[in-house]
Amino acid sequence: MYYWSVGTHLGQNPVAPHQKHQGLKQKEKKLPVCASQKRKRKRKNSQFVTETPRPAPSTRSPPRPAAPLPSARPSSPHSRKRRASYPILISPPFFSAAAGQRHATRLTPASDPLLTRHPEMATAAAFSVSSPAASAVAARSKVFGGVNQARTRTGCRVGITRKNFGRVMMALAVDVSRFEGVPMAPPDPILGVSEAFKADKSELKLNLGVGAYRTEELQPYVLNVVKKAENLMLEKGENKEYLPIEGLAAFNKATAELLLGADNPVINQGLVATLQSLSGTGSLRLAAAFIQRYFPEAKVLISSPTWGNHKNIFNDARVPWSEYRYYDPKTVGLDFEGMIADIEAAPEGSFVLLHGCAHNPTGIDPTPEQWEKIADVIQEKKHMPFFDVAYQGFASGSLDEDAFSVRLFVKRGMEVFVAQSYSKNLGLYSERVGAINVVCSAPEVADRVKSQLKRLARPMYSNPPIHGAKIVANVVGDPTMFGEWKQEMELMAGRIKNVRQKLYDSLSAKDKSGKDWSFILRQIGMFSYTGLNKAQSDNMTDKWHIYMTKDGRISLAGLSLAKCDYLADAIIDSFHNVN
Ligand code: PGU
Repeated sequence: MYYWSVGTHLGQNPVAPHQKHQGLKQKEKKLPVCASQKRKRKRKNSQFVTETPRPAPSTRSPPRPAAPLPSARPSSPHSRKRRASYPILISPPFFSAAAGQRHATRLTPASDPLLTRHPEMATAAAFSVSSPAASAVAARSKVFGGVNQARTRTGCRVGITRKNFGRVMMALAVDVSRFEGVPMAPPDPILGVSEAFKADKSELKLNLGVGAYRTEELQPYVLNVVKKAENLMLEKGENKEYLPIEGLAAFNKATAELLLGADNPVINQGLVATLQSLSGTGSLRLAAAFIQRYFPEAKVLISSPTWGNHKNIFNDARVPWSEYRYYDPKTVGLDFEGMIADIEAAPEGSFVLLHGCAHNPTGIDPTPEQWEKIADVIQEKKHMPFFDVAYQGFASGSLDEDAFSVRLFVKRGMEVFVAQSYSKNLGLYSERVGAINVVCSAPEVADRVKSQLKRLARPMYSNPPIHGAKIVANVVGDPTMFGEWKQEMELMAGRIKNVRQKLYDSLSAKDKSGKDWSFILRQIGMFSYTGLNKAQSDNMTDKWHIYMTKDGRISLAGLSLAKCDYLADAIIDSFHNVN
């Protein structure tokens, strides 16, 4: 429902009825009115007041705010804002009618998108300009069928809410859409890149935006071991019944073991609360809801830069966050001193979000020694480590090696949050398979934490999907398939390492400026953080049809050996020729 309110002082910005009224009254008080002006006004008013006689001044009721029409939302900031700022659009068929004409000619047609999108709104606005005569015109109108009628054929509602000084304040409520107050959201900085890529017709186009593995032919890849597991599931004729809130038990066991190591004592001691959730994102979101509920005073520290969605996740969960230094543009490496200083300076008991391996977007990970120091300071400050593990196996090709950081913290006896994802390492992107693990200090603590995670999950999404969870459980639970998975993961990680090397070679051979591109080789995982700024990244897309995120990140998983030279040309051009 959309509200419109005007007086006879049209062509000015319409204002809320009560403000309008007071404004008019003050104006009339201040300005002395001479006899000729009075006559002029009388003539003018007589043109409009065709049906509604003007009440005598003494009988005027005191000013009061116009009553909203039924189902009005006058308290909505949107409706207020609109009422205060929309110009009036003239609708020719009605504007020519009788008394509306003179006022209407003084008005500028609105270019307002809302009005142009909704002709019925324009019609209603035209009625509003005709002031008291609007009632007469509207009453006779075939379209409206009369003022004050509840609903017209066009879906407009018209009502006179106030009369004063012979002027009629009309409030017009027009059924356009309940969603008029909903603005268009900007495209997602990562997933939006894929949409733009699809729309590009160029044969040269290359999608290095989203972190999704492609074959050397740049085709999406379904792991053989996944196909095998799915075939087995079909053969067995698995059902689609609901899973429990915490997910598939076999998956939860497998995922905790993959993360922590099957023989990790914390598993046998029942210290790990594991809940299957909606991939990495959903697991992070669930943990964020948990933090918001049980640690309302705590803030989360996130690396600068980080995966773009981290901020959205904590914002939506209403968890305050701040950044710790991570990337040093001067060295194109880790700002370790800055990182430690910022974690140290954070209020005691903060949550420190750490990328378990293959930091996104920089591809720069701390060394094992640096991880030890990070653990020291987190322990000293009684912070809570919160790992995001979205690339286990993808950084080094080894599941165990990539779990080093998490296992180090757990080994120290620290309580730890870990969100896991199977999007990349098993290529289960759209199956939404992942988990939230909370390593606790005692089994009964883990039970309580798990019970509350379940309580949070239930009203959010009730229970997680079964298909991908069964794939993971089957692959990990079968030694042959597990071995095959490790081989395929090494293959994927290896292909990325090859294109990384080839890109470096191409850049070094083609760029005669002497710039050192070796940072590309030092980065690990799916991405390379090129150091290109937004304008340079725009140039990569606009001129070279290379799609990437605006922070200068490229996904090497979307690159083939054959395209490395082309990419190197684009990077060199953007780097040297665009500021
Ligand atoms: N955490 C990090 C660090 C990630 O990079 C991603 C995925 C996730 C969590 C979440 O992955 P799930 O698919 O929810 O398991 N980042 C990719 C994928 C695209 C996206 O932004 O969701 C990326 O390109 O950055």
